[in-house]
Amino acid sequence: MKTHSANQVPRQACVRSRLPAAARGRKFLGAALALALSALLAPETMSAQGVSLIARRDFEVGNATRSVAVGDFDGDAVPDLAVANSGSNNVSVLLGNGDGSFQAARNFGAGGGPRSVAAGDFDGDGLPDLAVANFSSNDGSVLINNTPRK
Ligand SMILES: [Ca+2]
Ligand SMILES: [Ca+2]
Repeated sequence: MKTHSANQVPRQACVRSRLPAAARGRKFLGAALALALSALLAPETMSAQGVSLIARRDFEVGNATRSVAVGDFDGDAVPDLAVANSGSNNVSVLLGNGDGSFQAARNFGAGGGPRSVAAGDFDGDGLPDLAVANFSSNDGSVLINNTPRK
């Protein structure tokens, strides 16, 4: 094992530190998307080390999907999905039916080229809201959830 003194930083560490945070984020996002897509595109049942998945179900959303977040957006205790659609500048929300299926997407506008979406209760009302990172418009969008409580 190589050791380095305090002023001898390994070359690999120097290279990594020169990458802007955005570039490191893009590399991570790209790897995560590749992993997710490989799982989505694999046919039939997948099994690996004690994990088994049945054949995939596909649900229509917007164009050029980039990321997905899970939250109970309608407050019925069933997980729902929010998908960032980079090509259609919106976010699709798919309400869960509780059996692994989802209702048709409802689309909500975001900024330009949304690449990432995250769920969190930003106004403290108990319902998850959405935060979207918009690549093309260089900004973020917050979509406050105002769904009537069930
Ligand atoms: Ca729900
Ligand atoms: Ca909220």
